[in-house]
Amino acid sequence: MMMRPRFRFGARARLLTALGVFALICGGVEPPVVRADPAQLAGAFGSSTVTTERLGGTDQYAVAVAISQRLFPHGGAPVVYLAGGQNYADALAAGPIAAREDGAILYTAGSSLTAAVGRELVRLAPARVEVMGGASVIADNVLDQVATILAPTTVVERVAGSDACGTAAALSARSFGRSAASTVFVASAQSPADAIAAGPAAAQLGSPLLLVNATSLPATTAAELVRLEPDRVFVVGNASAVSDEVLNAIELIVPETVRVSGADAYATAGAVAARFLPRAATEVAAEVMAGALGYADGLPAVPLAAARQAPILFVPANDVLPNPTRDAIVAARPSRFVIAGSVSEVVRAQLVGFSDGRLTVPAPTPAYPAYDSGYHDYGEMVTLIKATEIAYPTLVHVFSIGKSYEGRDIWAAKISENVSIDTDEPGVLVDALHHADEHLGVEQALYLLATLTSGYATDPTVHQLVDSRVIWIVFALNPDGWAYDLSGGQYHYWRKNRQPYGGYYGTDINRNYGYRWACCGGSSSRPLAYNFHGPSAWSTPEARALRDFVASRVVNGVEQIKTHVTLHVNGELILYPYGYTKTALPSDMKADDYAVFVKMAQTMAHMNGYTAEQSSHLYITDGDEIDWLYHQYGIFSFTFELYPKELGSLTADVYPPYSVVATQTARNRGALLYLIYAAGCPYAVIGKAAQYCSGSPVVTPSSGLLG
Ligand code: 3K0
Ligand code: ZN
Repeated sequence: MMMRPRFRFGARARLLTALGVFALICGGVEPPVVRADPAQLAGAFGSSTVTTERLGGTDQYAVAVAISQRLFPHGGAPVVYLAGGQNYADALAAGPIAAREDGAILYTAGSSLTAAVGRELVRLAPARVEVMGGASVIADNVLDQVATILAPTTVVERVAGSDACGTAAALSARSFGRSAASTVFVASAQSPADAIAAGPAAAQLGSPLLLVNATSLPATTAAELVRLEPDRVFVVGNASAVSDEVLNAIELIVPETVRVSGADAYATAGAVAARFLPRAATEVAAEVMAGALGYADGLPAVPLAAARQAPILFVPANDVLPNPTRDAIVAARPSRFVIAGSVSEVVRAQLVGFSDGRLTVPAPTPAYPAYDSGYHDYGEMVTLIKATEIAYPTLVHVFSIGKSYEGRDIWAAKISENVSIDTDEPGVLVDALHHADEHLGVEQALYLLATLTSGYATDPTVHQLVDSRVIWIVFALNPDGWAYDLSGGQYHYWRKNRQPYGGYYGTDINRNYGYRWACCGGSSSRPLAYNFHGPSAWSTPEARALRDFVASRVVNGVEQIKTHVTLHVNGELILYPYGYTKTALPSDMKADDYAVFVKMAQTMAHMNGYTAEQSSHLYITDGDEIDWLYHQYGIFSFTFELYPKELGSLTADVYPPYSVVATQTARNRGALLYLIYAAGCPYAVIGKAAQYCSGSPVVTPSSGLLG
């Protein structure tokens, strides 16, 4: 049965509206949502105060079904609003109306009803199905299919205007009598996130949501505003979402027109939350991905959020919460999150951590220029590694190995199974950012942390290595130089730390280590020089922090760290000691060690396509880290010079664009896992495990690990 739009006000709809207002005034009234399975809500990531509940699915269709099942665990929805899964602008206005009518929102493909959605409709057995939009959005045969699978008494009808704005106006006209709404919300049909964020606020105030275009007020919307005669209008969205001209045009109809907005969709959602739902105990977080459809998971969440009097905030597809979302959470400190769609574990940990106080807003640090904003700055890095610790508490422990010259923490993570227990498992050290402008190294270190944690449950090789090794990652040894390099919103090609000496700033930390310091022309005694070695070995607090950390891993006279890589940029090289001399096998290196270095470097180079060579082959370096680590402790220590190969352009060489980061960090996965594997007995790689490692736990390599 298919009918034209009808204008009906059922007694049930009026009653629910009244109940909604009652709940708002009285506060504390349990919203009409059943309790979740306690197992789902059990303290997320060990939080005693904050829980998360995920209503996920592989796509927006499945997410909508999951939300519907959460809202109506026993079926029996009075009404279902059906939105086009590929084009849901026509359904945006249905959010607050579905909430008002205690209904659900489901998605359908435009041309036919999928089996899963059909099953959910049958389970809900609604008295009414409202199909949002014209036949170009949802074809007539979908209405026929819906009518076929539901009871004959079901009203299946279409609500449609000539476009999304017209559909919103038609829905408003159907749902609200003349002057029935004192407040109206307006958002842009082209900014679905704003319209979705407006949904719970509109539901809270019993308001319709109308749509406009970014730069024009459609006649249908204007006419509906005239008909409704509201006291005030809230325009949700910034001036690029709804232009000032459109706002002014609305103001001519409704003088009290107020914009609620932020710099972007995240901030607008935060502004809506702060203004209309500031004391919510629950927040609904919906994922935002690139492209408008990424917001789709939020629309079916509107009735759920409204039932909890909760705002909807957006989270990104990447791994760090946008500042406006973070700030909205810190302001509200909700005790419960409902997550619509898929959200990574580290993002979920940030939702929880910022709410229960285990994460705090980092002090402002210089940020990357907008074109490279995907790179993690110092504050984002700290948030991410601490969130990873919250997400994987048995695998990750985050700590500082000391302070930089200017007093910043030099953050590190220990990764091992049962991380709180100090075992004698072979150790591996990975560090990054000796040189302040070699940003890709930090991303590589973060990539390794993500690989070892997110892969632990799913990847047998990662699982085996984390179970049998202790991996230490120092993410940024030179935070002061890093901050300086990013200062003022542009890159400064700054390499050294920021310790003043002789009237100039900065020592090259990778020339400040204590073996053969300043011996051989591989550094400069001039404080102005890019490779100034400092006034004495260990004059930099950063090199001392690294030194003292490595010394702290000596147990019963034996250094536990067996292999090491320091991450630099650039050249696509794998370098091994010594740097101070061109001699391949000087008297301070054992022949077997040399063989191990060569074999390991060549194996890793085979895996990542880099070139393996002795450090001094690039140029002589003295007082560098790998020479000291090998000489002092016999650690098989390497320098990775990351992407790209030498191009001869300083910008392209040192500052590869963010677009290459995912590929160029993933490229080193195998080599880094091999380095971790080899720590079990480095001499095994030259077939001398029996001679050097008898009694040591030589872990069998996983298939594929040896390249
Ligand atoms: O081990 C090494 O040879 C280090 C090479 C490193 C350096 O400290 O000079 N190259 S970089 O400065 O271009 N990253
Ligand atoms: Zn470097």
